[in-house]
Amino acid sequence: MNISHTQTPLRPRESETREIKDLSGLWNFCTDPNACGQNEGWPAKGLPSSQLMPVPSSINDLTQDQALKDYLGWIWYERDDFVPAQWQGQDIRLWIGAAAHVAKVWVNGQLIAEHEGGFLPFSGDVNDCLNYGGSNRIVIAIDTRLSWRVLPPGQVAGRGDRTDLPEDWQVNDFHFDFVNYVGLHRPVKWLVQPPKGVTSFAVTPGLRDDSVGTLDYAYAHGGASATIRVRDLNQTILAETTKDGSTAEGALEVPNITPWAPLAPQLYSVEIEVYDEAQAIIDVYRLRSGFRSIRIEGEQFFINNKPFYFKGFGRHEDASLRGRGLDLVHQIKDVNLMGWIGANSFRTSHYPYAEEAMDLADELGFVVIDEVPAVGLGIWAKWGQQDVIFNDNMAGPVLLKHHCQVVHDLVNRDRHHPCVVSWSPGNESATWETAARPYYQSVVDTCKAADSTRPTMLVLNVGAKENKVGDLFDWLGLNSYRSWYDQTGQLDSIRHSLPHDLEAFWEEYAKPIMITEYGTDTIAGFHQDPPAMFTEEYQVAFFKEYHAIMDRYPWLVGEHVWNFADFMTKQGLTRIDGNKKGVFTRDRRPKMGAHELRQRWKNSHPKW
Ligand code: GCB
Repeated sequence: MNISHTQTPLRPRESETREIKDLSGLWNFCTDPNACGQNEGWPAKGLPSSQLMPVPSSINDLTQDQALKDYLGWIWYERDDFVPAQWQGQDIRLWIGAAAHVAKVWVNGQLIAEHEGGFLPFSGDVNDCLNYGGSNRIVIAIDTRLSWRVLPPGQVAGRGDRTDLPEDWQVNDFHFDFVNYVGLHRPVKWLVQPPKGVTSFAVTPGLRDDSVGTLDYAYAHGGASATIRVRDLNQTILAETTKDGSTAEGALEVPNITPWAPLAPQLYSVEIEVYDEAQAIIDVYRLRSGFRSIRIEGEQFFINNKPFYFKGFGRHEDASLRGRGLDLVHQIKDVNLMGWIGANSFRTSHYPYAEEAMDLADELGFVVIDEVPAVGLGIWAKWGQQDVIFNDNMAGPVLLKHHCQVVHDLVNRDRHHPCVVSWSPGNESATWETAARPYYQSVVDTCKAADSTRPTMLVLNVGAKENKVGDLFDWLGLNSYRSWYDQTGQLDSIRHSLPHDLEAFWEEYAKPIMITEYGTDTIAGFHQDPPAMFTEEYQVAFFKEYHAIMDRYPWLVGEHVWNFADFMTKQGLTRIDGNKKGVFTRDRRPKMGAHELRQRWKNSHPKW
């Protein structure tokens, strides 16, 4: 049997030939601090003791147990499920939407999948181990520890030479600003597919002119031939092509289309139909896509040949109690709030979001910068020897291999989404280090090889002169916290420091720049005039100062406020009940800053 290691599988979709059974619900759960589960035979026997745990959800905020909140080590999930006899003869897979961070999966005691990385889906072939017409045991073990093998990186630190600490003292040390939420964050599903059906279907949309779309495609299946077809949502066929053989790639022209455009989305159904030798249909797989062009030229970022200005947010998948667990309630509220405030875009800071979020962006016309979990490769200075991050033990060959794999898998998961207009292979890495350059050169090469149609941007927090990688990317994102982390409390410094920062980047690179993060911690209900830090007035005044400067520059192509909503972080002296830079609270109530942005973004403006 083939164990699938980090491969991104075909997204589960139902059709007349495909069935899905969602295994969301309550699973048995236990921790395994001594990592003895495998030796003791839990994959086959089941868990020795258990408590109930919902899937999908993070485990961290659901119990009264402090040890579980910050748990380091293996956790185990288990459930039994009946598989109908009539599934026999079909091609059955177990699909896991996201398991943070390293996972092993067994069905009836047999290892069917292993996966590294907590934000992308994977699946395993279960055809040889299912008990058809009977009960089946699914067991999933997850290592929640961060390491320098997997993104986002971290390390388990012991007490070192601190004899004032207990000998077995351990802490999961990491330098990113959100909770290390862990668990089965997205659903687990049985996929029931035809045996010789589609195994891969990669489509990348483009636009030739206002009414002709293009579709680059590559596919594989087990049949004799296949047809690709594009239909509008009234089912009218606009283009199709049929080819013999079980793999093919090519490009299709799609006439008579209306382009997908920001906040004016138009979607089409793209289907592949697979036939056997006798021309009978053996599989149908459909996805939705839309046609638009993306181009960076001179000072501008063009979508459909029109300069586009990004208005929106860096966001998080973060909610009370469920943590990073898939939450459609929040997803719907969030897109409604983005519409209300006049946003047209967001960045999947700092990791790939659930596919449901990408679908919503396609449907509603939000433009997306799609980011991998390369976050926390910045500030490690306190580790003495290890203050150089791009070295063999940290961001070295092992992490780079994984980083490239994640970029590759994300591109393959999301390439069909018209909403995705740029890849972001990292946030705030130590790009002042010389060794960051060859590292990011490999990452960009991987990204371009996987998708040459979309630009890449790196999100930076370094001065233009110190940065070693700016020329590797098509455009640049800057995170900027003047009067917050720098010149703390001095709003009037922004009008000098911000032009200095921005102009230096334009002079150095002459590429479009957007501010990917700017914001201030703001406690809803705190007020003071003149504005003081942490008050709602300060957030508003900060926005006004930033916008006055940003409006000056034609090559500044976007503003993403940090953050859409307040979110939880690890405990720390600068975080009181989390990060409060949201313009909405964690339960999605607007602060004064939200009204300020709405006023700006909903009104006409030379930039949009
Ligand atoms: C940043 C990070 C983001 C943090 C933010 C902050 O630059 O990219 O993850 O949450 O600053 O609030 O400090």
